[in-house]
This record gives sequence, structure tokens and C-alpha cells, in this order.
Amino acid sequence: MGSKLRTQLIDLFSKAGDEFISGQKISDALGCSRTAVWKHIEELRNEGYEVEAVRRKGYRLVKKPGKLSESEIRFGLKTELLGRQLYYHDVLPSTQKTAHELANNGAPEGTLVVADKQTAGRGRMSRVWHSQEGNGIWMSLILRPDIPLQQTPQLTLLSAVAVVQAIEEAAGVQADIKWPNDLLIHGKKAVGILTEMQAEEDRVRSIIIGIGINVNQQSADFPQELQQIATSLSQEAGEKIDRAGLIQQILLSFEKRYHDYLKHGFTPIKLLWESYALGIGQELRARTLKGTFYGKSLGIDDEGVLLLETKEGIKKIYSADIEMESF
Ligand code: BT5
Repeated sequence: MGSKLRTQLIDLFSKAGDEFISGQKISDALGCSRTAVWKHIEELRNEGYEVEAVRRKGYRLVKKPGKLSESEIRFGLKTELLGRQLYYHDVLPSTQKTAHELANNGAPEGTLVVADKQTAGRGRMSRVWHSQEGNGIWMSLILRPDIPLQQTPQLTLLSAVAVVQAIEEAAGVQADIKWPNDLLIHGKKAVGILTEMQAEEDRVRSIIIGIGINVNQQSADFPQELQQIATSLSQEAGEKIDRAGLIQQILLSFEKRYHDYLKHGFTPIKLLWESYALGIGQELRARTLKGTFYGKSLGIDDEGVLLLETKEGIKKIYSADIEMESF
């Protein structure tokens, strides 16, 4: 089925809720024959949707599939911009890489790339991001804000806030933010965020935000070296979490925060970020490419840069791995 027709069909079912929609109404809305409608519905059924068909009443969606799929993510998505252009793949080397290519080819703001499995998922500085199939959310979002380069760290912090809020809403779990890009639950990493950009002179052309979330993994699903440091939302919530529902919630919460940001600037985001952040006012160690610095965290400045009060004075930390006694 053409992806436009599929999207329209899912939107129709989504709006109808529990109500039946007649075959005639669907064929009018989609501009195709009744036979074609029946064929499209068969395709949705093959994807795991349960569609009830009753003579003279029409069709009704009874159940969405549990598997992650493009339709599953689209069904009931409430955003206006984010995720409206959606690329779903069962397997990709890295959603980040695909999103860069799409951005280079002019993909619009809000374009989202999602994969069920990544074979070359990556973290910062070419580290490996473990991205097994069937139980995580691995996705990259393309934004095109009109901001100067030095403000891009703000979007990493915005992403962290949006994801914390969505996780709380969709899974009932409270995560903490560890500057700049980790979300921890009870001290273990459940989410990693990677912000990369494409720039032209001193302006941003696009920002690609990669979000990796451990959703339904059990401890044994992680490789040995991660078992002590990683966790998943379901381990913390004690139940399985619906991945498509969580993606939708993240996009919605992200869209709200992004809208606030474009309208009111970084201050509202900064306040939220500080309320979820770990370690402000505490001693920490920041490992950067230029060396390791010790000091007290004074929180972030108006550009989203970490301020460390060291013996030599206040040091601005742009990029680092942070270690703290209390983690
Ligand atoms: C990050 O890097 O935390 C950013 C991770 C971003 C992943 C997303 S998934 C979608 C998109 N596509 C990609 O290819 N990437 C993005 P960093 O702060 O450098 O942390 C990396 C470190 O986290 C690794 O060296 C491991 O120690 C640990 N790690 C790897 N996989 C993990 C996992 N699944 N859960 C928890 N920790 C993990």
C-alpha cells in the first residue's frame, strides 16, 4: 500500500475510535475503490492489526499490533510536526547515519528515523551503543532551528527534559538527568542522547538528535560489560512498556518543549532541566579531551554549558564524561 494511503487509513481509524466506518466512507476519503479498501485493510491485518468487519456497518479497529512498525507509530500520533515524516526500518546500521543523509537531501524539520535494531549504533566519540532488536527505541530526529552554533548544546538539554517527562508520563518511572546527555534510573543508564549538527558558516543547517532508550530489556539481554551500569524502563517499572506509545509521547512532549524554546528561549527549559538534574552543588570530575577537571558543579549557564568551580576559578565544560561520588 502506498504510504500516503496507509497513513490516511490509519488516521481515519484513529479518529473513529470505537466507531465503525463504512467501506464507502473509507473509499471516498481515500479516493479508491471498495475493493482497494478491502485490500488495504488486509495489508494492515497482515501487519498484526485486528480489524473487525461487520456487514452494513463497515470496519473498526480492535487492536494494534505489539510489534514496532511504521503504522504502529503513526496510529494515534498527536503531534503537528515531529514524526509526521517518518522512516521506519526493522534494521539499520545507525538511525543517526540515515538521518544525516536525509537531512543532507533536504528532509524537513520533524523528520524521524526509527529502527527496531541497529548494527552500528553509536554514542559520543565513536563509542558503541548496544541496540538489540525487539526491546529498545533507537531513533533520530531532524530539527532545523534558526539559532547560532553556540546555542546547540541547549537542544541536548531540551531533549533530555522532553524524554524524562515522556518516560514519566508513559511508563510511570522517574529518571534523573546526568549532564549532558544521560538519563539514569537508580544510578543506571536507561537512555543516551547524541546531538550532532550540520552547519554552514556560523549558522545551524540541521541538528540531528539521536535518542536510545532501553525499554523492555532484562538484565541478561545486555552484554556483560553493561549489566552493572545499564537498566531498562521495564526493569524499573516492573512491567512491559509499549514502545510505539512511548515514541508518540516523546514526540508530543518534545514538540511542546521545542515550541516553548522557540517562543520563549532557553530559560523555561533550563529551569526544568535543573529540576531533573543530578549533582548540582556537588563535587565532580569532568573528563574532557583537554584533560580532567575537578570541582563543584554550579549547574549550567544560559547556553547550556556546565560550570565547574575549580581551584583555578570557574571552568566552562562543553563536552565531557562526568563522574560523581554519589552515582
Ligand atoms: C550516548 O553516548 O549515550 C548516546 C547514545 C545515543 C544512541 C542513539 S540510538 C539512536 C541513534 N542512533 C545511533 O547510532 N545513536 C543514537 P555516550 O555518552 O558516549 O555513551 C556511550 C556508552 O554508554 C558506551 O560506551 C557504553 O558504556 C554505554 N552503553 C552502550 N550501549 C548502552 C545501552 N544500550 N544502555 C546503556 N548504556 C549503554
